[in-house]
Amino acid sequence: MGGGYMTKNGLFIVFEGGEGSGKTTLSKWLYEWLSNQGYYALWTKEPGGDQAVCDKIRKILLDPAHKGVMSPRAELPLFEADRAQHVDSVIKPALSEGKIVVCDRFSASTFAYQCFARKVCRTDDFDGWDAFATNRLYPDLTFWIDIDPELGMSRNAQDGKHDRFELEDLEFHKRVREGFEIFFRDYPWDWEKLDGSLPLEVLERQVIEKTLRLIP
Ligand code: Z5A
Repeated sequence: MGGGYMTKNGLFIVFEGGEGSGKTTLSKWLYEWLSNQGYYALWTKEPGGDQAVCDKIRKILLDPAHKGVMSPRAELPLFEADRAQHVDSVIKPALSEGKIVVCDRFSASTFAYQCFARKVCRTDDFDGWDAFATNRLYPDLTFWIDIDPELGMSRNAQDGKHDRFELEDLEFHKRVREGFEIFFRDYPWDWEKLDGSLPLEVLERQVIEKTLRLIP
């Protein structure tokens, strides 16, 4: 590969937040900005980060027909299986090539949605499952895009399509927000909280500024 920049050991940057917070928009924007600057970067997401296995797990997890049918306890192992596959087949190989991996959702989502909002697992269950799935791979930086769930839900209501999580009510999404607060308070990961209600151009500048501090 010629013509671009690799980092020495790769960089792992994650975007987290509630529904409609703007994670996908901002993470894709960062990936494109890095690529335009000449960095070898990769954009990926959870659930559904590879075609062979994760895509299939994603379909099971998000299928609206599974609302009220899928056992809440089945969700946690499925999200963690998706993560284990994603780490092994996509994230780790890209990092070992020196790429900057930009990922839409990772472990904090499981804590916020499954442990905290669904209340299906205790923190020590999450710790065990997640450490197994990630093989203790931690992000170098996580952007936590915080948003009032009413605003986030109103942004996503506009396309008329709803996956199983988007069918949950406002109370659920408020618990998710609280779950993120507790995760970032209690886990010693490097993170930056951004206000998802700000205009995109402002958020883009904040993301670039923080990201550039990490790039040698
Ligand atoms: N989930 C889980 O339960 N446990 C886990 O461990 C993991 C996931 C990994 C995946 O859904 C679902 O799985 C997710 C949590 C659960 N469900 N929920 N809710 P997904 O992958 O299909 O989607 P998502 O990750 O939830 O993303 P999203 O809700 O679709 O939206 P978003 O990525 O946060 O936002 P966006 O698509 O970038 O923006 C939404 C709209 O707002 C769009 O029209 C933008 O142009 C607009 N937007 C974005 N930012 C702004 C600003 N700043 N101003 C104005 N307008 C904006």
